[in-house]
Amino acid sequence: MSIRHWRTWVLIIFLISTALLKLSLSDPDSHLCRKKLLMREKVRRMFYHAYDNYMKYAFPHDELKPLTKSFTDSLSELGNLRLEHLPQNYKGSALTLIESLSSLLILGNNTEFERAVSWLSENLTFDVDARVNLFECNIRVLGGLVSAHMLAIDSRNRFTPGTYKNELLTLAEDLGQRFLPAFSTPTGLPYAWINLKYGVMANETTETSTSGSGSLILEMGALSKLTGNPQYEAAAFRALRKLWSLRSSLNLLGTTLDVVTGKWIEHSSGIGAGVDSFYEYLVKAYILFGKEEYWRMFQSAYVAVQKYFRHGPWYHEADMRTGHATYWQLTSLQAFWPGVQVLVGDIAAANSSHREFFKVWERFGVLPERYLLDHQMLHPTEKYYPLRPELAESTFYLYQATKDPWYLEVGESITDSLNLHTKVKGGFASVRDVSTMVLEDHQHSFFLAETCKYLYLLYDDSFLVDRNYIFTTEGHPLPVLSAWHDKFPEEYTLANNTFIQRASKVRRASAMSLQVCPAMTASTSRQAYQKLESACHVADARIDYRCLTDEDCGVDATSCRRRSCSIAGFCGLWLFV
Ligand code: DMJ
Repeated sequence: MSIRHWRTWVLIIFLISTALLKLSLSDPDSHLCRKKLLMREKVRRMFYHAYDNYMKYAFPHDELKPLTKSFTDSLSELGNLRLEHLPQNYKGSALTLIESLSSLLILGNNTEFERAVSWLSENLTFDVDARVNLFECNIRVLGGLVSAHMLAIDSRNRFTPGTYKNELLTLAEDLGQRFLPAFSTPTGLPYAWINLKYGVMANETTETSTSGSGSLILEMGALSKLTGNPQYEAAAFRALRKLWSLRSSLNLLGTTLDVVTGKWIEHSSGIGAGVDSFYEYLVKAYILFGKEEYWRMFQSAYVAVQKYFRHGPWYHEADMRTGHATYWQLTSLQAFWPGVQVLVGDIAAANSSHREFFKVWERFGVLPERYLLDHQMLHPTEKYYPLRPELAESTFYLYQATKDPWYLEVGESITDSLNLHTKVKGGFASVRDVSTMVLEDHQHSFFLAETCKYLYLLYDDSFLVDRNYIFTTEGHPLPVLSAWHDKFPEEYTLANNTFIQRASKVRRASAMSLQVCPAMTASTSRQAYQKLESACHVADARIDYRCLTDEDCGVDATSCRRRSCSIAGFCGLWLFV
């Protein structure tokens, strides 16, 4: 080959590779891939900034005070608004470390996970004179331990063989035993408070909340399955059944009640504080344990929520006896609801609410604890944002269900706001007032258990491959195992993928509509429910939630309105957005 020819070939190769490079840069898939890589690193840095500072300045105490680089033994303070009966000698239970266990594994840090497990195995004790909130201790501590135990024994997590001897399960069982005295009430509803060393204290308050007494079943049920001791599951199940039996004729529950008399104290309720995880645990318990009864309760409760609380994309509160609206308020905790709706396949409703929450996030930079919808203003005393995860959580579920890259942008915006407004040298601080962005000296453990975890999973969901998980209300993953099912729905046992992905692939319509739509063929036992509500649902014509025209979109199950196809190719009730 002459020199001239050789040069020509070099030029041709150069031109082709430049063209290929350009093509790959403009290729939306590779753009998405790069974005995910960048974002997962950003979230990883965020997690470790919170974690390392906790380990440096607060461990083994419960939570980090990031402004003063000190600690708080807050397990005994959680839910204790008036800070009554605080213990004298309680030195913390490494709460943030327990809450970080599953996140460490999801971020792929097996070494730190193993180190943490070994420290907890040798040092953690629950034989402490501390009065704790049963619900908070259940979701954070018991849930953290049970989940980490299940991850530790999962062959895929490569725990150094022979080093783990079920120590986390032993700790979890010890804690579970300490919970049991709380359930010794005439109703079976547990006391909201228990002293870990001495049981229920004399003259203990008999007031509890719906979420406090009705969302214990995932953790206590899992503990029973793992230990073979049915006491934990039985206690939580009995309480849940009792609570459900106290619902009104409208299938609504209040927010607080008395564990001795079973009488309601606060009749107004919604999907936010004091109630939220009750709904979440009904559907998740059904997925985890396969018991039809959970599904039946959830189905009736869900329909009642959509009927009495929903107003367009918003959810207000209503009186359980009359169904009349009481408070028109958006609360930060409500932002978990679209995630639950994704689990039951109600994607359009989930999307429209999620968008509204995100608009509020964009307006303030974070989500205020309470916003008065009727006055369009912040609640005068609840202007704070304690690093809550709920919006990130729903964003994660919606991205899993739709793969719409818009949710990745939402995640990016949440991440950037957190870094901009709440990151300080000593960790991440809560916001005391979203209108001034003045900070509070507190890094809540759920920031590591949930906020960082859901943001990370948006950009790297490799943890979910080949396993089905249910995330507890505190973001701790529990594997869905057919062995735990009383009756496992067949379509899920075949799944190799996550539960959510499988559900969206298998079913033409949402899981809810299969239950409530009379037009569908179903077993005799289900036909009874189908007569109850919503004769209007028409399933989407396509199975992947992507549409080309409005004709591909059916009729919404709860509002009976025709759905239309968005520019991005998703069916929904776009009038609201
Ligand atoms: C978490 O502790 C749990 O998600 C709980 O159910 C309510 N919300 C907080 C975080 O906001």
